[in-house]
Amino acid sequence: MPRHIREPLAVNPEKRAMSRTFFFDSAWLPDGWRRNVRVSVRAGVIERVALDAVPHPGDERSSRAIAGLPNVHSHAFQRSMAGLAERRGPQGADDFWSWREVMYRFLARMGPDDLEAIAAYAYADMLEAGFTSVGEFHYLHLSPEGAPYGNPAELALRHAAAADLTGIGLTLLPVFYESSGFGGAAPTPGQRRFITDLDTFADIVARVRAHLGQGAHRNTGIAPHSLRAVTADHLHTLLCQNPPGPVHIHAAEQMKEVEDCLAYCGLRPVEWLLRRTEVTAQWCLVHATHLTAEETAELARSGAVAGLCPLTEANLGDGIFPAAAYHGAQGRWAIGTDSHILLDAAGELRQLEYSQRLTLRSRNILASPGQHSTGETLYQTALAGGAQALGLPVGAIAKGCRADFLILDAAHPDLAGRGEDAAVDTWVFAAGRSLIRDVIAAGRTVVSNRRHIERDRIDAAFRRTMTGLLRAA
Ligand code: NGQ
Ligand code: ZN
Repeated sequence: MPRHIREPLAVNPEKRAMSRTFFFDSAWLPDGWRRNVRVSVRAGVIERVALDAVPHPGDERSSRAIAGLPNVHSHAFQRSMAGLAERRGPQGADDFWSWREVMYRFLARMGPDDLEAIAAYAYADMLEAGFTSVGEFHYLHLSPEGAPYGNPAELALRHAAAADLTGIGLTLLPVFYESSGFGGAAPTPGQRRFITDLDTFADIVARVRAHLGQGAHRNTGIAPHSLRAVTADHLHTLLCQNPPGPVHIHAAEQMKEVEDCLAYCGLRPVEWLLRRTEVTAQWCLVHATHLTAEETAELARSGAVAGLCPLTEANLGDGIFPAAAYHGAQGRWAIGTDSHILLDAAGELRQLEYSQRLTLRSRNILASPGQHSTGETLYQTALAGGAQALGLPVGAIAKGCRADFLILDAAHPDLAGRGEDAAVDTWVFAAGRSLIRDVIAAGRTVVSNRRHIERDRIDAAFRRTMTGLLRAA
């Protein structure tokens, strides 16, 4: 039992079974804004959506609602070092790889309670920021000494506990990690906590799957870390063993990875994946930053999701994803917050659009011509891609979906005099997360007036953990 109280209020089965009916003066549905929308929720799932309805007594009424955004790529523990790697190192040549060394030193001391406290803190912040489900790309399997825990899925399950406490939907993606570079190079000491063999990995996945079950709220997938960290043989074994479900992999985030891959096998990482495996709609290629025009078109055709993490990619100096070409080819994409340098669903979408504006020196690039606002197009695409990548019924206010709503603050001055047509653009480009007043996750109000309902105890546990970790540093 962790040292802070474990009482997962948010998924308490009795409360899940609770029925609630919401009445929204306007709600953003898959086909756009609709007025007078009455949404009945049972067991955390939307049972009915009535349009042009009238409110009934007992309905919970709010002005404007949009669907919560899925977050497809998280390493929750990295939230604890946000803002602590922003100084130039002694060599004066900071990059992704030197950041990674800092990150390895940081994670070296974290125990299970620390991890759970940090994950709960990250997930509460995600909910306040507009994310109502998360794909946890989890690779910390071993103890600080590099030994297995009694339950090899111990640390994975701490993320499930944090999801329970906060109410966020969870697709847990245990990571297979075996090498430090292409061709099975031995892992470095900093990577010792990540390493498993195939049997232990299968055991972790089976335990996670048994614990989470399947439904509208939780799912299990697999994550071969990257082509740097998994050999081709073992990647194929994993894919053969895996029952249908999400497959997430980091690919082509850094030019060094592309160059090393070319040197090793004559193909680029995404090219290799497209040629040597069957990349399908169950896949999420995380980052996929450095693509040729052919890779861009082929990835779009595959139906896989590109898991873009615009704020982290900017923070790490990764490069710019060819979003205009990919989006133009109907490529599917979703948003991940990866290192959680800053949690803001609107901010991620804005950063993605702005990266294109800055490179192409143009405006409103990821908008559908003549149809939607840029913010709405960005948001709709990220909702659909996010649901696909997590394999959860999320990302829409629609029957059968998890009841995940963001209630916008109708009294916010940034919305004064504006109709609902301007609401998403105002959120994405102008107001950011201050526009989200309440968040409903699986039918429960988990953020009320911008604050997670468990903030106090989550913050207290996080403070204890951080004070301990930084004192030991
Ligand atoms: C990760 N993060 O797995 O946390 C990685 C760094 C690596 C990002 N790629 C480690 N942003 O890729 O080797
Ligand atoms: Zn990552």
